[in-house]
Amino acid sequence: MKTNLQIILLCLIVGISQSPGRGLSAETQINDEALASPKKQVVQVIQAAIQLRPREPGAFESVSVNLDLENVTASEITITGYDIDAVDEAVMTINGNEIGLPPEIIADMGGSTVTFPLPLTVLKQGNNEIGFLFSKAVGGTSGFAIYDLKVVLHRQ
Ligand SMILES: [Ca+2]
Repeated sequence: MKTNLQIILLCLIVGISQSPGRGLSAETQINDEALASPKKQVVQVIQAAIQLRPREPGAFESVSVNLDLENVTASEITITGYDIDAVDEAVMTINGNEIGLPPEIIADMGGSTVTFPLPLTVLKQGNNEIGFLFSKAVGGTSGFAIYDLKVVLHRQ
């Protein structure tokens, strides 16, 4: 019994001593991630969904993102699309350059996340415009949405 009580007390003490450290623990995780990949920067492009649904074909929405390309050697884009029924339903442009979406983005009435490399030639130092066009009402669809958009920059 005494041993059990000691264990319970020990657990309580450990629990209490760890609670104020939760913030530190989260910070450590970020540091660990940074250490694991110190040259990778994830730039969150949108805070709210880009809604092109319900819309008519021809509808276009764009967002601007400020990028520091100094020492950047490679980049990727991560997109979470919603209800993109075919790759020719949604056309993405970056600074006016059309970037084809991979077929993995296709999800009828659902969401799908894709990550793929971006040619550095389409990006520029400072403000970049990322646009989405509701290009074709494939199968009579009323459009699509972009729920998340991130640009990943790798530096050497
Ligand atoms: Ca659709």
